[in-house]
Amino acid sequence: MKSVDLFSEEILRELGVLDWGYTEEAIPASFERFSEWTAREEMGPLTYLTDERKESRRDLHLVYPEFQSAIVFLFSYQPTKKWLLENSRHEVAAYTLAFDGEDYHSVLRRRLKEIKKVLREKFPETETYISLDAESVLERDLAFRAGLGWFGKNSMLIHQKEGSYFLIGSLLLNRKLPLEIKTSDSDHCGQCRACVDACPTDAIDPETRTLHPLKCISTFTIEQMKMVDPPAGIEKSRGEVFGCDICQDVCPWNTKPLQRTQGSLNLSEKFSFLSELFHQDSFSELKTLLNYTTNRGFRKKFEGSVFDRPGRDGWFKNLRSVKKKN
Ligand code: B12
Ligand code: SF4
Ligand code: SF4
Repeated sequence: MKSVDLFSEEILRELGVLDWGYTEEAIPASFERFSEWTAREEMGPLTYLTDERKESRRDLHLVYPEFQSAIVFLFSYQPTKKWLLENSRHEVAAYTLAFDGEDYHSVLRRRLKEIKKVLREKFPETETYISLDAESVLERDLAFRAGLGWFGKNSMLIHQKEGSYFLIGSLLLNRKLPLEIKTSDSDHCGQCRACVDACPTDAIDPETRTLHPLKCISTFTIEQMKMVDPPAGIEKSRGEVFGCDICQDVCPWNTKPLQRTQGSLNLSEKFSFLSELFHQDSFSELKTLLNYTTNRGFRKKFEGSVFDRPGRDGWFKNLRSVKKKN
């Protein structure tokens, strides 16, 4: 079967899928690279990469014993990114607001279940296992094996036509499908160093194409739950208070996809307050919320979005780092 016949253009558009690919390769191309990276002992809060779950990343059979193949999907957040850039809004990373403001884990899980239904209409016996971010899977490597892109110097998986403003989600399958297997992409960064030079905290190691996680603003603002000091150089950022897109915003491979995209910010009623909350001029509403709400109340306000992850203390730390900038 030609891959193009499996999912209609219509359903892919409806589910925000930029591209998808198929692989039967259970072993990542870069587990050794990953292993060397975790051995650097600068993992900070990213302990979920170094504990017993580390070894499971070696082979997809350790995550899903019935594994025979995988279909990998790239879910777009290009419209939100375009809207934020057009409005010079850089306080939060674009993926955070892209799915109606809802946590992408829930939204993409629902979308992957929809895809599973379509798949089972054509291949009724197929069992699936959803891999979406939290599983012990090297997802960029899986997308690489499915022919969807290469590893940029900023360590993002970059697709030649669609750039890197997308999230990766996959269905691991208990059978092989008669689908075309694309060859893995090769490097298209060439001599470019735009991301390395633009990173305010010097977090990118271009030789290994990995990050120094403790220097990365994304680690600091999303993963650090406690009052710790920010990475040196954060004062050169654009005021990022949750996540960071700087090394993607300067990547030339993201220019054309955004030119083709219509900018939009769509938040559900529950999360409509988010668009006004993050204003780097003062962050006054956010400060009020932090000062006058209990930890529980704070979490309740953000429940269902990605913003409750660092907790109230983590947010105080984020705001303090932005204040230092001004
Ligand atoms: C931990 C984590 C982080 C950490 C560490 C990120 C990092 N670069 O290592 C922090 C908190 C910093 C982070 C930040 C972000 N993250 Co994150 N993160 C993850 C997570 C959970 C694990 C990643 C991991 O294992 N890192 C360890 C490194 C060593 O592995 P790696 O990133 O896969 O890198 C591989 C390549 O570098 C490769 N490689 C490099 N060169 C070469 C050359 C060859 C020839 C080969 C074969 C391989 C190779 O080897 C590495 C090992 O496989 C994944 C989800 C998942 N389960 O995979 C999401 C994920 C990587 N994150 C994602 C996103 C969107 C982000 C942010 C953009 C969010 C934001 N705006 O703040 C930033 C981007 C920062 C950046 N430049 O990477 C997406 C990436 C989508 C994409 N297009 O690549 C993922 C896949 C989540 C998802 N389900 O979509 N993240
Ligand atoms: S996400 Fe930001 S801090 Fe992290 S490597 Fe990219 S530019 Fe640097
Ligand atoms: S900015 Fe340049 S070096 Fe960095 S990932 Fe993009 S193309 Fe590669």
